Amino acid sequence: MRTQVAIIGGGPSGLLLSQLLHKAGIDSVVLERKTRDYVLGRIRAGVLEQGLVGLMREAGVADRMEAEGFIHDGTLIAANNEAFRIDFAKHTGTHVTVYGQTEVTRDLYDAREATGGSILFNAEDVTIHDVDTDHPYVTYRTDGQDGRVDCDFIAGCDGFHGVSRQTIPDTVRKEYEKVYPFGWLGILSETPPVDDELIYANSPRGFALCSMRNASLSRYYVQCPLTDTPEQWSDDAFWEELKRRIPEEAADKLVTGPSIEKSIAPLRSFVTEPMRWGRLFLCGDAAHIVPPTGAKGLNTAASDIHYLFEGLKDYYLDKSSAGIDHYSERALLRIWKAERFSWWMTTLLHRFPDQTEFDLKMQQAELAFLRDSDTAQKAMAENYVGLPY
Ligand code: RFL
Ligand code: PHB
Repeated sequence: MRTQVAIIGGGPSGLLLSQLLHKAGIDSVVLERKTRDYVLGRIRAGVLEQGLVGLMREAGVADRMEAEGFIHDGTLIAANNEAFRIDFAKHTGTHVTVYGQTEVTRDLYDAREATGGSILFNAEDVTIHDVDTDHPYVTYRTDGQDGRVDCDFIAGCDGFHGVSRQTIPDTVRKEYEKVYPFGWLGILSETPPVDDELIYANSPRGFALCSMRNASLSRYYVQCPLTDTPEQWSDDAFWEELKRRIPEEAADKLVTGPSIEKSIAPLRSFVTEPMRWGRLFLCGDAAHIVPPTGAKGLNTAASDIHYLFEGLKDYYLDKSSAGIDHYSERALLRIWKAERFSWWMTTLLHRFPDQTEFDLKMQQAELAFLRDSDTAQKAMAENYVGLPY
């Protein structure tokens, strides 16, 4: 099989790239290790920056998001049993859209299928060859049959545990990592959200987040030790813990119910440099991870796709390699800013096991500064809604 761009990974990054390329008349093949249902079963991000919303429009897959997504003009930060609001609209003139990653991915799969896109599911042993030459190719196996895709370029969109990043030699690749000493226990429940906006809560018992997917589907998280397992947490125990961590006013109106999903995610900051090696380009979680506190994971994946898509369009439509040549440095410049913001929000809102009394005072002072300073709120709003591409 021959294509222009071989895309490894059929998560949001790979599918978005594939659909955008299709719109521009550039051919691609997506190789996904799992099934469509498996990919759609992962409950992940919920907050979309306007950059990603714009890319969904450009890809021609925005109808459902525009009909069903929720515009959020602000968010609440809670500490010491009170909450203050960061007003995105006032400080940035824009907003974020609440629409689940599952729905984004479903819309992209539907569009790829409707337009005859080539997606190979259950692709095992995907291996990248000769990316340091002008004739790269990918080999794989499906249903016991070996396959090969010859291409001009390879997009490594295969997430943190994929093969693409490992293909770049150790002598070239530099990795930066910070692992946080806690995780997030998250549940999804068919209950109305406790508030119209998200509540990020700093409490002496640890961080909590009240989020949502729609008017009757809520997503809540509490910080937990990494040694905990979801089975250890009954629904009742989860709700009790959440209520203790959010302001009383919110706890009193919280509607509880059975969880329909419960999982624990570890928190990590990670960046690999460079994001290009020869004809291989890394995108999304394959190249970087942020702790979920700033809601930046899917959104940084989207900005990578924007830079790579523009670069590939320059290459195929304008015969210029300037865009792909600058891909890594352009993408990394924005990623490091999102890494900084996610690390800052994580540090501001969580309890760390080794936190000293001085560290706690610093956290309280930082929260008070954010509550009282318009300038600090503007800086937070600017980062939260997403820095420009
Ligand atoms: P994905 O989604 O991991 O997709 C990679 C795909 O590649 C496949 N794959 C392979 N395919 C072929 N061969 C191989 N060898 C392969 N290895 C892997 C995998 O099966 C998979 O389908 O990466 P992608 O596309 O880069 O997308 C990144 C996002 O999924 C991720 O950044 C976000 O979910 C992070 N995230 C959030 N991001 C936000 O922007 N806003 C949020 O509110 C937000 N909340 C979250 C989150 C992530 C969370 N978890 C569980 C990590 C909340 C949570 C709890
Ligand atoms: C979510 O709804 O899953 C969510 C929202 C905001 C975050 C992280 C996760 O910062």
